[in-house]
Amino acid sequence: MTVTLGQYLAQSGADPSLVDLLLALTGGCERISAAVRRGAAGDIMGALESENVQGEVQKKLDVISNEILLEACAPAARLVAIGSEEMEGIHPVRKLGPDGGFFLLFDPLDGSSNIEVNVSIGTIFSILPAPTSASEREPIEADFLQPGRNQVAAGYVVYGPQTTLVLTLRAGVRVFTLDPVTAQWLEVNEAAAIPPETKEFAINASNMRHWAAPVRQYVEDCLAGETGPRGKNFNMRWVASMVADVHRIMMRGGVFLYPWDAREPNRAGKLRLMYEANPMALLVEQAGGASFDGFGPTLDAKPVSLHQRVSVMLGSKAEVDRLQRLHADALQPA
Ligand code: P6P
Repeated sequence: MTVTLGQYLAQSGADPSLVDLLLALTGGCERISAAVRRGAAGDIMGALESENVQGEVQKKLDVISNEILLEACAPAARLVAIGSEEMEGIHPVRKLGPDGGFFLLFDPLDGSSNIEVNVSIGTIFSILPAPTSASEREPIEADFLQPGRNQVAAGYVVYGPQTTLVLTLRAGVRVFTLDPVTAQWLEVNEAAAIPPETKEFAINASNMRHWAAPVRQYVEDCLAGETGPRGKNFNMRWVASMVADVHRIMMRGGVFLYPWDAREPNRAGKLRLMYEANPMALLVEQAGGASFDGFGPTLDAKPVSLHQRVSVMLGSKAEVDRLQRLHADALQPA
C-alpha cells in the first residue's frame, strides 16, 4: 500500500513539531505548484521592478512563492525564524526560549530564470535547530550560522512534469510525488541511492576559461572520453536549474559542479551555502554521495553570513573524491 507523506512522517519518530513544520511547508509547496502550473494563464509571470538581496531581478513568482511559504509556515508551533533568498534579513516568527525550536531556510523558487521557458524549477529548504535560551530573546542572524552538518531535515520540491518532494530527516532519502487528483504526497521511491560511479556531469561549460585548474582538468578528462584518462565516454547535462540537475543525480547518479571561477575572483561561487548547497549536500550524503566546496565537505563549512556563496561540487562519490584529489594535488609544491 502506497505510503503518504503524512503516514511516513507520523511513523518516522521525528519531533512532532518538526512534522508540523514539514506538513506546513509542503502545504505551501502545493500552492506554489498550482501557481507555477497556471503560469501565464494567471497574472504571475514576468519580472518586477525590484531586485532581491542578491541583486537579481525578482520574478513575480519568486515573491509570490516567498509570501506563500511565510504564510504557510508561520503557524508551525516551534518555528522561531525564517531565512530566505528573497529576504535580506531573517524573518522572526517567535522568540527564542528554553524549549528551542527550529530555523527554516529556503530558496522559495530556485531556477526562476527558467519560468518563462517552461523548464522545471523548485523550492529548496533546510531546517536547523534553534538554540535554547534561558531567557526569551529575539533570534538574530548569527543564530542561523551553523554548519550544514547540524541540519535536522532538508529537501526540495521540483515543479516539473510531476511535482516531486525529495526529503531527508537524516535517516536516508525519501521521494514523494504530489497526486494532482487526491492532493496527496505519495511515496514513489523507498530510498534514493546515488550510484558511486557515473558517466554524466553537469556544469555550465561556457565558463571553462574562467575555472581553476583542478576543475578544468576534471572536465577535460571527462571530455577526452574512452581514449583519455577516464577510459569511458561521458555525457554532459546542464538545465541551469539546480533542483532539476540535482534531481537527475538523485535519481540516476552524476556530478553537478558550480565551482569558483575567475569572473568574480573574490566570490567563492554562485550558489548560496545556507539554503542551496547545504540542503542539497545533506540529501546527497544521505543517498550515499558526497559534496565538496573546494576545501572540504560542504556540510563542514562554517557559515559567516546568511547569504554567503560557495563553490559546489556534488553527486556520485567516486567523482567527488576525484575532484577532491585534483584540488589536493594542485596544492602540492611543484
Ligand atoms: P547559470 C539558477 O539561477 C541558479 O541559481 C541555479 O539553480 C542554477 O544551477 C544556476 O543558477 C545556473 O547558473 O550561470 O548557468 O545561469
